[in-house]
Amino acid sequence: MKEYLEIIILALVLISCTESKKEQPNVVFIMSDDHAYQAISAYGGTLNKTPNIDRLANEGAIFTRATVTNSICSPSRAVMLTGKHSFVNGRLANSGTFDWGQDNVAKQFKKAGYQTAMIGKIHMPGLPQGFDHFSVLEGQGKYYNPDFIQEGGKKKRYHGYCAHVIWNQVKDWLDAREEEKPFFLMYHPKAPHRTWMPEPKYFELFEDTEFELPQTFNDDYKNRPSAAKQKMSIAEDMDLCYDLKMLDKEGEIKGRYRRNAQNLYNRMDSAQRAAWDKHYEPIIAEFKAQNLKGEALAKWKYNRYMRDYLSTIQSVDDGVGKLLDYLEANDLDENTIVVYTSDQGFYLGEHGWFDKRFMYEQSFRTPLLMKYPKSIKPGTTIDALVQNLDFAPTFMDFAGIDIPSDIQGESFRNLVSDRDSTWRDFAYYTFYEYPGEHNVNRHYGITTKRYKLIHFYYDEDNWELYDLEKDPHETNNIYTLPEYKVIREMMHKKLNQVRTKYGDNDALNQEFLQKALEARKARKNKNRQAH
Ligand code: SGN
Ligand code: CA
Repeated sequence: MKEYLEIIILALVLISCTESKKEQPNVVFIMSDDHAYQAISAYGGTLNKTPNIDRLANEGAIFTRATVTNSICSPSRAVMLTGKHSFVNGRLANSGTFDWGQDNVAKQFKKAGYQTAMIGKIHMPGLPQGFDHFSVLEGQGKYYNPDFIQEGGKKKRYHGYCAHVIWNQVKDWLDAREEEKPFFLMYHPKAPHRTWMPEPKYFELFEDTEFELPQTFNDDYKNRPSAAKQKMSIAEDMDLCYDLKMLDKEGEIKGRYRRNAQNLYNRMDSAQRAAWDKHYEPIIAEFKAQNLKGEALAKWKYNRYMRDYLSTIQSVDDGVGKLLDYLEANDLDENTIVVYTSDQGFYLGEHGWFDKRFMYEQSFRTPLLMKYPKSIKPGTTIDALVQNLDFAPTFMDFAGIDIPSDIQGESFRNLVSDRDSTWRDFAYYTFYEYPGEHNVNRHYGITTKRYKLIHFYYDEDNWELYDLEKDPHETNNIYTLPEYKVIREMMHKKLNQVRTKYGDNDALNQEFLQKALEARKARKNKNRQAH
């Protein structure tokens, strides 16, 4: 009798294990590169239409105040992978090393019996760890005929446009996976990163649209010296040949990055070049004939930038549509969490800029949409201050994986399912890539739903305070105003508490600075020796 009982108990345990395995959701994490929330129609903007990304909002949740902890590519990706701030995971800037040996979200899923894959851009040195399969763009990746790094570090070139090449690999992996196991898939489009090279299908899409300049396009940066010294102005820093495709065959249009533009063009095959020329040559001819200067030139640049940038997003949106259709067609849509986000936001002419890096809203925030029919009601809007820091623990929570205690992010599972009202009321930010491209100084800061306090340091010591309710465009730095004394003190106190909580401080920043200076010196010496 006892033996029978044991067998029955064992059978029940086995059944419940397979049942709970079956219940474990699949996760598809789609993260594009530099996609501004302003360029997603579900966020209410009118610049473009993103019907497929919008499906995630209609069928699930849209986050209106999602932010990154460090608005630059590789560091943001490291935060997303580890659930730890940059000063803990060690990836401060796009340059330097990354320790793939540390724990990451894919390793946790793999350990829990998932099939794991990463396909697309990751922008990290070294070979990804934690994935059964990876095929990642070399460095930033190319729009046309991109190279991928695959298992064992092998490089493989794929012919075609990046969005298609990446989707085709995603589909092949999904087709070939073991059906009885759940999967964790990171699908990382390259677009809409600089230099915004569209696919021919969308060349004409925005050609008849005249885009209105954003309200702050001609910002004077009053009381914001750190903002004033950046080099990411559309009018001043955007290169005609490289960024705006005015690479005339006659070589008359000058640009600092003309050679880089030529290299991108040379990479295309003859059919790709023919289609490219057919579209851009008449635009180049018209541009030359107009001989624009000053404000008219700035406006023209903005419009060209927007047309190309938005066109590349259409291809990303198509990829999201293909993925959602695939899940439906294969009966996977009910049990799969689909997330769409970007590695950070981007300026679309606000403050006169392109690029990111600053803790101001457009680059601090990032799009975040999430669908999971089993626990997220269609049409949910979440305005809590979630961050990319929280992605890893959230996915683990949904999958029933124990969240390691050293993870700094928090699971927002309850926030999307039951509307947890105890979510933290702040978000913390750090940025280190300075001196560097676009000249945005090192800074850190804290935001609440209403106020934002930022400290720029290194070769400056500038504090900024914004009242986001009264000043959503962040053009009025109220840090020194006497009427904001109480708020200023309250925010400083909060900042100190938060830095202590996460383990960040000035001494650590000094240490990082020292290391950066030493690395720079070593690089210089190496270069000198090489010459
Ligand atoms: C490149 C771009 C920059 C961009 C950084 C970081 N220049 O260096 O404009 O800020 O990447 O972008 S480019 O001439 O190479 O296009 S990130 O998304 O990788 O962080
Ligand atoms: Ca990026």
